[in-house]
Amino acid sequence: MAMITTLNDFILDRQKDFAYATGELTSLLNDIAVASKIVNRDVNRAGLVDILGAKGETNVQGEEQQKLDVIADEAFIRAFKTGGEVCGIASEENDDFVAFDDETAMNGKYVVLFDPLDGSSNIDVNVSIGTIFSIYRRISKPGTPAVLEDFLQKGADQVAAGYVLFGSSTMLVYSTGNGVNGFTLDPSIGEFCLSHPDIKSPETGRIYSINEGNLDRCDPGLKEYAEYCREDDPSTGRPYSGRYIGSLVADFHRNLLKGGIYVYPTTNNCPEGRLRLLYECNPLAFIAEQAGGIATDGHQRILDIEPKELHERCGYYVGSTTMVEKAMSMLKHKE
Ligand code: AHM
Ligand code: MG
Repeated sequence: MAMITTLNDFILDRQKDFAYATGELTSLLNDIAVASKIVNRDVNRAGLVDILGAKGETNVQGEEQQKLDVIADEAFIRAFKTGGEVCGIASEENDDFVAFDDETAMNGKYVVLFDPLDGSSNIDVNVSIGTIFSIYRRISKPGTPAVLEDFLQKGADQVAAGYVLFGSSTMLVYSTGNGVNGFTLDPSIGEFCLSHPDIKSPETGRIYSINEGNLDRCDPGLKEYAEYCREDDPSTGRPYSGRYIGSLVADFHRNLLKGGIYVYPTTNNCPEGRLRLLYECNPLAFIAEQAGGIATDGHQRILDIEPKELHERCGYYVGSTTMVEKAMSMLKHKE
């Protein structure tokens, strides 16, 4: 019988790769795994909301119902708060960062930025959704409360990043800067098990993922790139397949494994782009690069952008290197 490696075993085994490791990052990753299982349970019950009561209503047990993204946000914050390795968090659900004020947490070395439930508009129609997380070492002195600068670090400084995909099965994919590994939740034993060791993304692919409804609102070069993707040229594998779930984690994950490009450009009506640099673009850019792909805002490497504010947005081109480079070469707005 094949040996099963659980996420727990794997993280412990990898701890020795970090010269500075004191076990805190290990515990933090375990906290994320536990919170993910809690969110997984709630996501799986999402369709029962009409029976159990919608947001603002009280269910049959007399409990007030909450939106799933708020439930996920709280589950992760609780895990980080009690874990003691994190001095503060910032998430898409909160206007400002949260600095934890108890003594153990204030001594925590890390900050976490996350999108608790990305693609949450897809929940009602039973489409895949995901959690995205990004971990940095704090800049401020341990023992003091976290400050804004701890959160405004460039993506290249991430210590670890990853995502949880709530799809036909639930997966946790992460990197600590030493390759990318994927774990699938076995619901019968409640453990994430190593299913996708050392993920390498194909250098090129045949999938392009973009909301084509936006093409008249963005750089005309991108419209030309979409036309290029649809052209019939079997020698280059075209036409490519258009695949757009509208759920970033799911679109990203598919392209990571199969090869492809995902684009969310800046548009006339969203001149800064739609996706958030700190909660979405940076962590997935870290994973993409670790798997051999690239991520840019159309002009520069995502991981080199110096963030100016927590909820900053940017254009996003991520995936197989040759495809992202081709799309960028066709853009007209070179500024
Ligand atoms: P959200 O963080 O509010 O869920 O928005 C992010 C989502 C991504 O998952 C997805 O790729 C994108 O928004 C879809 O946007 P659109 O519907 O404009 O194509
Ligand atoms: Mg989001």
